[in-house]
Formats: sequence, structure tokens, C-alpha cells
Amino acid sequence: MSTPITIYGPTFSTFVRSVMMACELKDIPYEVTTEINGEKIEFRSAQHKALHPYTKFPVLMTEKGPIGETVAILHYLENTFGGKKLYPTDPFEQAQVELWSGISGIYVDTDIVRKVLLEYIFPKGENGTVRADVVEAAMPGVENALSVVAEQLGDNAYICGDEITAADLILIPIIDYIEQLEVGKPKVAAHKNLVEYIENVRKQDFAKRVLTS
Ligand SMILES: N[C@@H](CCC(=O)N[C@@H](CS)C(=O)NCC(=O)O)C(=O)O
Repeated sequence: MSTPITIYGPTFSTFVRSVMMACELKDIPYEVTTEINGEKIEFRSAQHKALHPYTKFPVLMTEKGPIGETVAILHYLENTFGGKKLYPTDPFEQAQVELWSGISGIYVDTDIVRKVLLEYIFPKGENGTVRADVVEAAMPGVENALSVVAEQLGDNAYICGDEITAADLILIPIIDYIEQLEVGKPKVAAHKNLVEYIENVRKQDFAKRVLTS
């Protein structure tokens, strides 16, 4: 087996999961770690800043240097490794994948991950409790994000058609998380196609190995 590529970040991160799923689909051996060259890199430290100017993860370590930002990493993997294609060659279709990668990684991420999920992961209420008012205030944004995604999905298996693409890899971890939250489950259930989408994905090996990690 060839040397695994190194992804810096924690496995619970949605964006780290996107890169992990790309590796799974392309059959690229990989490791996910917070240690680089045997040294623990603390989040938001100077060493982390040297890997990503905004101290974000994932960061892919390559022979030529670190690559931050999920979309940049996904393109690098696509251009460097074979296996499952994550981007169509047709320019218009490719632009759709970029569009839905952007929508998922910016707007859907903000409304679902930043405003709701992170409140559950890092509760900021009294005695470490989830702030119910914050979650409630975020619900219209969650509903809107899910509606936007469900409308685009339509009757297709994936967000840009019949084939899985990079855009799905960004979207899947977000939908997977919110669907498991008590407050999120009924919101996802309001869209039958979205439930079918996430159930279909969860059955597949590339996702099973990542979403449960
Ligand atoms: N635009 C970035 C977003 C990455 C991002 O926000 N990652 C989160 C984890 S899911 C993170 O680094 N959080 C730590 C922080 O903001 O300090 C990308 O696509 O990679």
C-alpha cells in the first residue's frame, strides 16, 4: 500500500469529512491527524496559522506544502489522483458543481453548522447548556437551507444529477449531522427527497467509513 496522504484536522469536522469521503471514493490511502511530523499542532496556534492563514481545517499536507480550503483540496485530489471523478468535464456542468459546492460550503454551512450544530457541540448557555433561544432563532435559516437543497435535488440521486460530485461531498456531512439532531430531524423529514438522499448515501461504503468515525 502506498504512503497515506495526511489530512490535518479532527474527524468530527464536516469539511474534514468531505475530504475523507473524496479519498474513500478515489481509493486514496489517508490519515486524519492533528500531529504533523510527530508534533501536535494546536488549533489556532502559530503553527496552525502557518498551515492555513485563517487557522481553519482541513489542511492537506503535500510534498510541495500545505493546501487549505476544502474546494482547493478537492480539486487537487481530482487533478492528482485517479479513481472516481468528482467534477464533470463539461464546463456548464462543472460550473454547477462549483455553484453547489459554494452554496453548501458557505450558506448551508452558515445556517446549519455555524448557527445550530456548533451550539450543540460547544454549548454556550449557563452551565454548558444549549441555548434554546439561539437554536429557535436559527430554525428559519435551517428550514430555508433545507428547502433550497431539496428543490435543487428534485428527483435526482445527487445534488447535481445522477452522479455523485464534489458538491455532494460538502453537503453530505451537514445533512447527516442535522438529520440526527432532535430539532433537525423533522425539518429534514419535511423533504422526502432529502431523506432518501441521505439514506442512500449512508448505505454506501465511502460514507459509512466516514460519517460514523
Ligand atoms: N472555507 C473553509 C471552511 C473550513 C472551516 O470553517 N472549518 C471549520 C471546521 S468544520 C474550522 O476550521 N473551525 C475552526 C475554527 O473556525 O476555528 C473550507 O472550505 O475548508
